[in-house]
Amino acid sequence: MHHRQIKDFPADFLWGAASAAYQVEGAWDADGKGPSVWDTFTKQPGRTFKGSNGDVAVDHYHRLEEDLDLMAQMGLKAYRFSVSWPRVLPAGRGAVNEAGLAFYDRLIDGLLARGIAPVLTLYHWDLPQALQDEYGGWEDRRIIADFAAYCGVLYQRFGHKVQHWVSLNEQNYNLTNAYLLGTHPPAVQDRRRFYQANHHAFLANAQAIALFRQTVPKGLIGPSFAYSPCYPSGSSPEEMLAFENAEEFTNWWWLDAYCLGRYPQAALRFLQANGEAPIIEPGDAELLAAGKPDFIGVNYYYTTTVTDNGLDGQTLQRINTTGQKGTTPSSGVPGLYRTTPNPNLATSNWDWAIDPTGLRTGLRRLTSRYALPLFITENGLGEFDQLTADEQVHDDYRIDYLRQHLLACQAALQDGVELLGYCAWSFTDILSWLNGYQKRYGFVYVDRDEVAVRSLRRIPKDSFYWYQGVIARGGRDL
Ligand code: BGP
Repeated sequence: MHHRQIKDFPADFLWGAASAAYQVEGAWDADGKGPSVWDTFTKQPGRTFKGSNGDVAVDHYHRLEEDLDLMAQMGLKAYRFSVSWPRVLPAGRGAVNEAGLAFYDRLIDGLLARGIAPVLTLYHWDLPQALQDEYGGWEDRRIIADFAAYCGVLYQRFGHKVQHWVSLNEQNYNLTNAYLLGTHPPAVQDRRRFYQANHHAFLANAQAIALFRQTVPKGLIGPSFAYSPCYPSGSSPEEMLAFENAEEFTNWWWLDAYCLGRYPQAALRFLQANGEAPIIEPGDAELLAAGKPDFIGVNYYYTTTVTDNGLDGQTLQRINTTGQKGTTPSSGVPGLYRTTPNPNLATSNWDWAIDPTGLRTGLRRLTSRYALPLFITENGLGEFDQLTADEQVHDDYRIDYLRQHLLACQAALQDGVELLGYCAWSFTDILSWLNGYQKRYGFVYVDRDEVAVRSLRRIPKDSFYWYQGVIARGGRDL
């Protein structure tokens, strides 16, 4: 579909940028914070790129005012950040750490004072280590009540100031890494445990939303999903069936549970036949039904192209964490699908397909299936950046990526998608969970690498000034 006229972005569109606590804050044990599973995991040898961790990260905790001023200079309308659960509840539940909450007071008040809407993510993977030790974290149903209690603390404290809330960030990506690939804590590889942990996360998400309805009646809440729309490699019936399998197992499994309160039928049957389906208890369906979101948070980076995969075929493989282009192997589930490169698409150095039209297609699919407002809570390009001798970063490749994806958003608006906002990933450079500091995403360069913390100086990149202009023009003339 080619449109002759293109719709403007809405006047109240949330032009934003995003981050996550563990990736920016540092101050990992300051002012009474308890350890998270990432504090522990990153210190085990061989887990992350060059042993990088978030002990200091980009020291946002201590450079809050400077970072807030940069956001104001850019003209951001929204800033998405996450709260560190163990900073607020060092043992995961029970005693509240007032000093931890005070940091988020300063952050939220600082944003509001600068006219920037806070978008608060309740959980971006930094589970309190105490709950992992006590009962295995997401593998135990006790997590449902503990997560709700933690959320309740934040609803009480910030419910009158924060309108937009994200419940769980990328449950699909995080738990796939944690329980299938063994690349996030607790580094398990077990399909049955994977589906059970996910089931508890769906229930925890629903419980948190149900509580939100009582405490923050005027707010909006939804999960952020790592959404990679699938393409079939070709149009043979086998390839089309593999495509349906991939959509059902990598997208609808999560989104149907969040938005419809049930699992997709064929996927559930497949798991039951393999003894991998989650144990569903009486009352679970009712809880899922009581915790439907107001919007779907969309974290979009790439599309995935799939083909058929025999019963003795390709298994799930780890992602590229080196930035050596072309080293990502095919990955899949035997009997269902496997990934294959898409010859029509260029890729980043980490082999992520660059596909703005895939974003438009994805937004339309979500709108058709769920009829909910959408909020792009992450989108961006991770690349090697070069700081020039005169302290500049000419990231024209990033400007091009973001521009194309914003044009795709505009086309989706024209298609009838309801889009609340767009948060680019990320505001400053940050710690990439498995890729250290070399895979940069920020509008603002930060002077550090995996080995040396260096000056941590903030240097706006070319993309910073470009996005400043986009926001000032309300997205006109992209
Ligand atoms: C998402 C996460 C972010 C961020 C981003 C980029 O999955 O929600 O926290 O890390 O991806 O990923 P990466 O740093 O691996 O390139």
